[in-house]
Amino acid sequence: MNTRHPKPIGLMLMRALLFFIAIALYQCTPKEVPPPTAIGPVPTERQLAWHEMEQYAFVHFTTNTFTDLEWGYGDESPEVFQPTAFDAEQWARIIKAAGLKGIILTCKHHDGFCLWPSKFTEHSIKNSPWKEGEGDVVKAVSDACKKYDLKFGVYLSPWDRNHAKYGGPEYVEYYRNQLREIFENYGPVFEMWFDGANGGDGYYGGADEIRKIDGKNYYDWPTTIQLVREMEPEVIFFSDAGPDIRWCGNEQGYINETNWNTITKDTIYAGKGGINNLLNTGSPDGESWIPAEVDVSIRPGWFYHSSEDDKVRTPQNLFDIYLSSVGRGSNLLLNIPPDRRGLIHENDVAALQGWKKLLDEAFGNNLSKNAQATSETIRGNNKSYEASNLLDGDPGTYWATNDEDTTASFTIDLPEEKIVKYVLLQEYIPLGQRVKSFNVEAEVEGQWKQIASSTTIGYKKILTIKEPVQTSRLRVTISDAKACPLISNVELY
Ligand code: FUL
Repeated sequence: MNTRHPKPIGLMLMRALLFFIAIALYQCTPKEVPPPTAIGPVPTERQLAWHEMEQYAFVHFTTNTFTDLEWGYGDESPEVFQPTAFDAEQWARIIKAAGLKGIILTCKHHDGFCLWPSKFTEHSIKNSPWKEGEGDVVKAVSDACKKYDLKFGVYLSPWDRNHAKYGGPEYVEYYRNQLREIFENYGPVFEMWFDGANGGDGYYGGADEIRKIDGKNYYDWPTTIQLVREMEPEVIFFSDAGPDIRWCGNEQGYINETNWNTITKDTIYAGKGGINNLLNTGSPDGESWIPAEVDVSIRPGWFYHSSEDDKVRTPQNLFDIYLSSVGRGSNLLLNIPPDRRGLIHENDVAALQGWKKLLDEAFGNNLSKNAQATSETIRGNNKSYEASNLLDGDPGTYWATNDEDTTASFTIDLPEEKIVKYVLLQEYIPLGQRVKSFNVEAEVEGQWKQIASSTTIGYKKILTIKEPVQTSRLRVTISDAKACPLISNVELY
């Protein structure tokens, strides 16, 4: 007997319907779209942390402050070092209030005089009358940095015009011993500054002669760097040639508008001539990520000279320097040299306060806070890469296009019309620097009008709109890139 009953037609239809709904839902579910692969060299974790610091202070202070020199010969008596009101906390307070994130101190300049009581030389603070030889400027500055939540960095001149053995192997050992003293006793150190000025005339223990060294090989930098890295794994090394960050090629306070974080190491080394332009731009096809740092002094000299009290940079000039350094994706290392009292001079304090005021006025109110960002070009049409990532304040998210789209635009709609003076853009650099050129348009009376254009973006680019426009819509077009552009942040001011 056949016991099977035909299934009710309604149930079958219901099942078929459910099946089709399931397929439709599956097709609508956003698929994972893999992120683009990195293009070219990428920054290390410690380089990324360094990029985020953006600006910090350089402090040049030593016997030169008292002898009125820029480069001491190495024969100056330690007795000249006698600040009358030294206060590293005053430095830290002023530097912090100016919005700078750390202090790099000249622990030893070319004259060889040590601002800490080094046991390897007599040319040091221990033989100065200040605090009867018991003072320690390096400790005071490192402690003040800790107290005011600033990072501490070290400049230790490789060139030493005092040391009798400079030019020979014994001096290199001496230099390394000093690095051990500093890194073992005064850390943590965020940045180590190896100055490219190397070799020339000097006292050299009384020899009074010219000593030339082979800038490429004399110091055996790889061994020295390894030694320091073992004591301070996260330290960033600055020298003309890196390895972590490079010199910007000038001391006037600017990096090129086209600023690649990448460069090929073989093309640069400390003391090599004729490379300042290359250092100032980097190279798009460079083999290593070695971003540039812009070092510049608030006064004409690196050290304090009373004759320069009326030549301190103006707040506006410092603001312009900010735009041509941080605003072009470099870090700014601003030198503020204390005077013979051991204090930052009143004129410098006023300039720094004025500068901070200008920065706050210009960048205190991000007009894109309640704006909306949209784009027709989105990687895999996937939510993870939408233009809204440009405005979410999260440096870990970014707007991305498909691999083949190296030209694309996004639009920012503001809730109401605003006057826009500055456009700030940031690339998502953990996957490499990509953008080669872009432009910005504003919608004015229903028409798109180009208001700015530039080349690279990198970690950050701040464009000044020469003729600020009133608008509620802006469009940024990436016109050329090494690979699909990844933009993580947009701010408008
Ligand atoms: C240069 C030095 O010769 C200057 O004295 C100063 O320290 C500057 C930051 O670097 O190479």
